[in-house]
Amino acid sequence: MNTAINTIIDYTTDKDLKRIAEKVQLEQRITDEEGILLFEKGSLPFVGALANFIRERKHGNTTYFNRNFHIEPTNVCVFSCKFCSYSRLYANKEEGWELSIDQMLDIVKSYDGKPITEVHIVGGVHPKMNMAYFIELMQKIKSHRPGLHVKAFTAVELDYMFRKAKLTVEEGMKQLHDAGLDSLPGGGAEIFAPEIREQICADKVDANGWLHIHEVAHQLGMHTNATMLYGQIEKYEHRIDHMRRLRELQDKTGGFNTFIPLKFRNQDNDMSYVKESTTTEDMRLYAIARIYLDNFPHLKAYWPMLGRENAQLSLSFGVNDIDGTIDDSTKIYSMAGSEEQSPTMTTQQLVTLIKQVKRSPVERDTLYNVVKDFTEINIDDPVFNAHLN
Ligand code: V47
Ligand code: SF4
Repeated sequence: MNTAINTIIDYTTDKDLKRIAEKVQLEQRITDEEGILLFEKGSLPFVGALANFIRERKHGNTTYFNRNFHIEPTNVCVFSCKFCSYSRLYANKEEGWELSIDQMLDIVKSYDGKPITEVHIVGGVHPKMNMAYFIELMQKIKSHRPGLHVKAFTAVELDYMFRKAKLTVEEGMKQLHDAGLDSLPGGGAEIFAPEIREQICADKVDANGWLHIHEVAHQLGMHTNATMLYGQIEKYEHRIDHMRRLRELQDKTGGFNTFIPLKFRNQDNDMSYVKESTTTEDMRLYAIARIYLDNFPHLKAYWPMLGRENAQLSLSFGVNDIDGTIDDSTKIYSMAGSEEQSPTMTTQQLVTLIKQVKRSPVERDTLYNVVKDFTEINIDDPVFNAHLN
C-alpha cells in the first residue's frame, strides 16, 4: 500500500480531483476532460504527487541518461516556423551552414574509442540535401561504426525528403532504414491542433502527416519519440488534443519510447513577444503528461532546453529520463535563449546531478537497454573514472 497516494485521496475535497487520484491509484486511464481539468484545477503538489506515484510504480527511482552527441547537418531551412531561432534562409550565406558528408563523418570519427552509444541527427530542411545524400550518410556512418545507434530526422525532414524523391512514406522509410537509420527523434510535432499549427508553423507537415510517418516507422519495427512544443500560444485543450493523438497511435502500435515536452524559448524569433512559461507551469505540464500518457513508457526532460536544476526538479514530477551527454553538439536551444549556452555534461556530472536528488542513475542505450547501473557507484570515489569504460 502506498501511503502518499492514499493521503492525497483522503485529503482531496474536490470530488473531480479525488476521482482522478483514485483512477491513478487503480491504473485507470483519465479522459480528455479530466486532463483539461488537471490543467485548470490541479495544484503543483497535487499533480506532482500523482505523477511521482506513477513514475515510481513504473520505474522506481531509476533515472535514465545516455552517452550521445548530435550532428546538425544544416541550419538552412525552406520552412519558416515562427518560434524558430535557428533556421536561416538558403540565400543567407553568412549565417547559414551546411555540412558535407565527409565533415559529418569526421564528427562521428572524433568519437572513435569513446563509449558513445547514439548519434542524434536533426537539422533544418535544406533544399539540396536529398534522399541520396542522407542514404549515403547513413551507410557511411554504419560502415565506420556499425554499433552506433542512428536516431535521425524529424518527420518534417522526412516528409520533405520523401515528397521530393516522389516516394511514399513506406518506400522512403524502408530505404533509409535499410541504409542504417535505426529510430526517429520526436521533433517537428509542435502542436497538432490546426488552429495553432497554422499560426506558428503553417507550411510544414501537418498532424496527420507527422503521425503517419511515425506509424510507418513503427510498422517497420523502429522506435520513435514524440515531442510537444508548449508554452507558446496554445491553450490547455490543445495540449490534451496533442497528447490524445499520441496516446491513440501508441495504443495502435506501441512504437513510442519517450514523450519529450519542449518549453518554448523566446529569444531571437518571431514569437519573442510571447512570455516564457514559469517553472511551476513547466513542472505541472510534466506531471500532467505523466498522468495522461499512461501508455508511454518514458517521460524525458531535455536538460539543454530546461537547464540542469530544473531537469533535476522534474525528476519529482514524473520525469524518468534526462537525455544525454550531448557534448556541446547542438545549437537549437542556445540560439533560442536557453541558459545552457554550450550544452555538455560528462557522465560523472550526469550521475552526480541524478544522485543529488536521490534518484538512481542508469545509463541506457536508445532503446532503454541498460548499459550501466551507477546506483551503487560512489561518485566521490577517486577511481570513479575507472567505472566509465
Ligand atoms: O521540433 C525549435 C523545437 C525541436 C524552439 O527525440 C524549440 O530524443 C523551444 O526534436 N523553443 C527539435 N523549442 C528538437 C527535438 C528533440 C530534442 C531533444 C531530444 C529529442 C529526442 C528531440 O526543437 C523542434 C521544435 O519543437 N524548437 N525552436 C524554441 N524557440
Ligand atoms: Fe525549419 Fe525546423 Fe526551424 Fe521549422 S523548426 S524553421 S522546420 S529548422
